[in-house]
Amino acid sequence: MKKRIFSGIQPSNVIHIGNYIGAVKRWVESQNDAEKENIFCAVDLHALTVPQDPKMLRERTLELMALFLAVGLDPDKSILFVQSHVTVHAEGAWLLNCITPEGWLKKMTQYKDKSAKQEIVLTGLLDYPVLMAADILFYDTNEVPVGNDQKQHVELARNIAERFNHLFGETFVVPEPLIAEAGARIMALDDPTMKMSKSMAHVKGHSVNLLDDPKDIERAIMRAKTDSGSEIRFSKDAEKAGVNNLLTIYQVLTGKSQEASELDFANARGYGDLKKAVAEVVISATEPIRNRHKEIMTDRAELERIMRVGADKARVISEPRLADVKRKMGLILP
Ligand code: ATP
Ligand code: LTN
Repeated sequence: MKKRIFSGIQPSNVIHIGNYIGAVKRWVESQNDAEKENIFCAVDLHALTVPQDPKMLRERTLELMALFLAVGLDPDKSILFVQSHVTVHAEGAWLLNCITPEGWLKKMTQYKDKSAKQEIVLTGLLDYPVLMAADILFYDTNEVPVGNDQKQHVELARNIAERFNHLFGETFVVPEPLIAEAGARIMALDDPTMKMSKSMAHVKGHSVNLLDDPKDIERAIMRAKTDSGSEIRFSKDAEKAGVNNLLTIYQVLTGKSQEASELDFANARGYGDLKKAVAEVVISATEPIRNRHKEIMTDRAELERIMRVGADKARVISEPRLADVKRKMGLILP
């Protein structure tokens, strides 16, 4: 039987090369694996866990769907849809809330980090991983390809699945996180001690976004923070984090091994050469995406049709599981 793959990304901002390398690029590879059945979702309900401008959120959700297509996701091969179009997610999250101890949620590192930055912490932010568990579990998902920062949330989804199965009998598949060996945590260009993050996209020099023009990409990468040395090699040393990050981006986007990547810079005169090469690789990976995206955005009716078809397919899979869970929990089905 084929493995079911589910993953999602928030339309909280334009996606950056960290999202691309850690998640979306791998979704495209997964789509081309005949042993896998793939479902990818623009998780707009998750974006609401921090304040959003309604008009911007709508625009970004459409942009994200267009980006799915622009990177090569194909609605005939994968199910592509918007989370809020399928009510199973919100309903399912409620049901799972009622078997999830709140202590599990308060321990989540992302909650601790994000809540510290908010003036008012919304209940949705605490509950975010339960909604994510609903996304995953109601599709009988086997594997969840995500960046390193989401591993803890997938583990929580596993715990929720196991708890439900224990309370009400075998129901949910217990999913596995799929974390890449290289590029699972791309660091910020301006501060390689923290992860590149969409919510920091407004800070100049923090990230490179998939839709940035080549000049901006070059500028951001040429200004990336590195150490005062000159050695171009992969390293876990804190002070080499900047160089390590640039080499990782180079490695993943060229598809080379670590050794081959280092060898490419054996005769480099300094970090300037590394940065130039990384900028070139990033520009040639993103330019076709940016051009396709522009074109796709001109046909809004077609985008809306693709979203509708995707949501219809998603409902066919998830609604029966929702009915099953409701029945097991003691609700009368209408
Ligand atoms: P936000 O700052 O709004 O939380 P984000 O940049 O963390 O956004 P998400 O939408 O939360 O992006 O994540 C989408 C996918 O990209 C997830 O699979 C996540 O693990 C992955 N991802 C996010 N940041 C990185 C990164 N710096 N390196 C690798 N993968 C990442
Ligand atoms: N929380 C994830 C996005 C997300 C997700 C999912 C990822 C929401 N639902 C289901 C995988 C599977 C994040 O990247 N911040």
